Amino acid sequence: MKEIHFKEIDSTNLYLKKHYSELDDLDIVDALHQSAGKGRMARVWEDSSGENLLFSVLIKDKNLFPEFGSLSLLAASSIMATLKGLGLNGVAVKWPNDVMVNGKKICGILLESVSLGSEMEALVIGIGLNVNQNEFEGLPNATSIYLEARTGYEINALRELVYTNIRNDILMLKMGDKSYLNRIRQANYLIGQQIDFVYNGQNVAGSVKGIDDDNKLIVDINGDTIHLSTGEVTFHK
Ligand code: BT5
Repeated sequence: MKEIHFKEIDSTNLYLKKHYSELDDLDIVDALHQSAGKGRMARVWEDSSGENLLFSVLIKDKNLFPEFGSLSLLAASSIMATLKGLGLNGVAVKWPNDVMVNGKKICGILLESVSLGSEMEALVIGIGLNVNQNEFEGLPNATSIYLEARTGYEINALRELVYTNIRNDILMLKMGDKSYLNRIRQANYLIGQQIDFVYNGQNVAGSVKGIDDDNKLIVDINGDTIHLSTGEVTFHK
């Protein structure tokens, strides 16, 4: 297993997407700062240099490619377990890719695939976990381990903890164990909440009932139940 470290890079996800052919399954790349950190749908992931965990895991095992839809919730569950292990309370997962602590976002996950023609070649799980940053200008909904626990953490040690948990959870998934879903269901931030989203091109509102076995969000719209895939979903505050 290779670990590649950068002081600064554009994006650790971008690095693995460019270099996957020279690397192996479960290799990781991390950086102290990203100059072009990415969120979903061209959004930006911000960081203050040297204070947060920013890393990406490469998946080249083709057996996992059909599990594309599972991996961001799986990673969220691994991170939730890590944070609980550090003693944090109020940890929850906001479907499909955020880890929240006491209602604020502490971690975002960006799952991407690399394809050559119609063949999938690799998956990349990108993780941004706020660790020691104590101010988030312009991000009132962001928090960090430091802000929640009032203790700083050594980033490299924390990366090893998170990575060990993710690797173990991936091994379990490969053996058909989907218990990450139960852990997510027990800490489903959106349960019972009203959400707005676009469905079949229409703006609709519904209330969240749960998460199904295919990682989809179960939503009730005026008595009709739908199962929502990852896509653009806008939430009420
Ligand atoms: C995400 O997107 O939450 C996925 C973030 C993934 C970041 C990692 S870092 C390592 C790897 N390399 C990359 O380039 N990316 C991955 P999304 O759900 O679209 O949320 C993005 C939104 O979160 C932004 O529009 C902001 O509102 C908010 N945000 C940005 N930076 C934040 C931060 N540090 N903490 C909390 N919220 C933040």
